[in-house]
Amino acid sequence: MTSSSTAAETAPDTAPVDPTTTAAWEALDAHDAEMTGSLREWFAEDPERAARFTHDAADLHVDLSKNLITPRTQELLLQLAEQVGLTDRRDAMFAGEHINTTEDRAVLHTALRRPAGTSPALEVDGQDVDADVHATLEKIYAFARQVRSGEWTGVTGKPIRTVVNIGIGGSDLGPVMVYEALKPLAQEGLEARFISNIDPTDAYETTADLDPETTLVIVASKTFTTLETITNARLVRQWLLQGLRENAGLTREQENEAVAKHFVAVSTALDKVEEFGIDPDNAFGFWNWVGGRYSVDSAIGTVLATVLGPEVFEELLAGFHAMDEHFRTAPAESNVPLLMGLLNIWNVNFLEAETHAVLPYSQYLHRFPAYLQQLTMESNGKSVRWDGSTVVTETGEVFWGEPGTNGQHAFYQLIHQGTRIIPADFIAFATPTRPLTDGEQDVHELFLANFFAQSKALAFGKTAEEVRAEGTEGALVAAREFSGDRPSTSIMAPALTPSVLGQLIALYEHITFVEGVVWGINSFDQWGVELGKQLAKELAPAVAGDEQAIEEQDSSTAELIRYYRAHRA
Ligand code: G6Q
Repeated sequence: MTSSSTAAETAPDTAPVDPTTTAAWEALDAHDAEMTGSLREWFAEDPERAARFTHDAADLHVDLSKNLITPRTQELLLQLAEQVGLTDRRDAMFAGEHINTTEDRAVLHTALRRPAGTSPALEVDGQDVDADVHATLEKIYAFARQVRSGEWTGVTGKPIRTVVNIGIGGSDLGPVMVYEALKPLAQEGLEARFISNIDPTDAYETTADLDPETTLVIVASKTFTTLETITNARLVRQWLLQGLRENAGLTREQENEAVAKHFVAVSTALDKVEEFGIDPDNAFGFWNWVGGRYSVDSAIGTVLATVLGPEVFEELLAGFHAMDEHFRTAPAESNVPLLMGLLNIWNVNFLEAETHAVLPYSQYLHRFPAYLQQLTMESNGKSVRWDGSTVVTETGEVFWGEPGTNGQHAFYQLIHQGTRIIPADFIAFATPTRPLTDGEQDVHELFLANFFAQSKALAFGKTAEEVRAEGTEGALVAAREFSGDRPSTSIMAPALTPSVLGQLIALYEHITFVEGVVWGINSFDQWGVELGKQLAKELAPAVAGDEQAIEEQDSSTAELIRYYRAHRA
């Protein structure tokens, strides 16, 4: 496909291909049944194995060779991709077709990072997408520069020191993760904080030591109706106004001005922003073709552009775009998101893996697994396909993880010696953000030695003979044996730069997409979160003590609410 096009106005009505009816699926089944050998053997037989299965995508260097695959597995998986029409679906996404069928929307997070001036311009459903994206970015950057230079002050004239982002789910996890990853790039004297949970302790703890005079709040909500976010925004508005009254003598008449100087919003619903009391001039918009969990590179990233700076945000977007281009144009045999997505299909649907660990060897990426949990599980945790029919295979593996080496001292035991197969992605960077030595020892090298050791141990294990050779005898031998053949992928990059982070995020976005297409599901809706939200609203009277409302509940819920009412101090 070309880099842009005018999209069809309607949802593509093609039914998903049932992957299990394809010739490739049948061949994969047979291949799985006949597969012999082990990673030890495959590496010994094929000196080219590492090179064969290692690919570069932008700045990412990705080694798939320690997975339970042979060249034949990859060949069949690529045939599967072809037979389910993956390329057409990918092109439909980039072109702005309404592949989000249940919401009849385009899926255009990739348009958020198209460089200015890309030709031809992307026009979708009558909207000049490129022009709107770049006009919004310019508005965000102008605001960010004002805050960073001190030109934008609080109502008492002091410059801003803390930017508090209030949002939840997609309006929180991305900004928190990126901020934590790139924190060393924050402007000196300017920090970001995040409030997401409706547990009032979150707002309390986050604001407890802040000075309202130097605090700016970004209320980030695509819909501007999310209970948690709007409640937290009200709590913080109350905290801010009270603090300004007590510390700076703010009068009632100055309250609107204070809100205007200390609150901005990010939303697709500018009318609701105004109702809340935020000046729509101080609001940054985005569009319904950006899903919440795909929105960190939209105006939802305003907190990042402000605290880390417009240049850092631009570099992050460039990284996303580099991976988009790779996914869009690289040949299938070396297309990393495609291969990693298909590998997940192999692990889930043929090797029966149920979970997938993500193990960054970078403390700065400590929120990356949490971010990926939403991206992958909200996207692919579905039981129906995009035409409403029931899925025909298992879908959506459970993603989880922690940074190494902490995880090594906690749950790696189960990955090494448990009964379950847990594919793992190891992520590491050649150059550390903070190089430190302990005497003569480069601590980053110690850290990376662990990174290299873990995937090696998982792949090749330790045989009984090797255990005995170390002097162990009898029953202890079995306990100290490692089976090996535990699949992992190693992702390396020169350093954790904004661009590399953008590439990593986009990589997982596209992996998620690939899996969704094979399973035939719409990875871009999230109806599963609705029922809980609806019930929470309905339960409010019972929680507040309405006896009749309590009696209408099932006995378990009623008893739990009674317990709450009896014990609430
Ligand atoms: C993400 C989901 C969800 C959403 C939050 C916040 O894809 O849609 O996590 O981001 O529910 O929604 P608002 O941004 O509308 O407040």
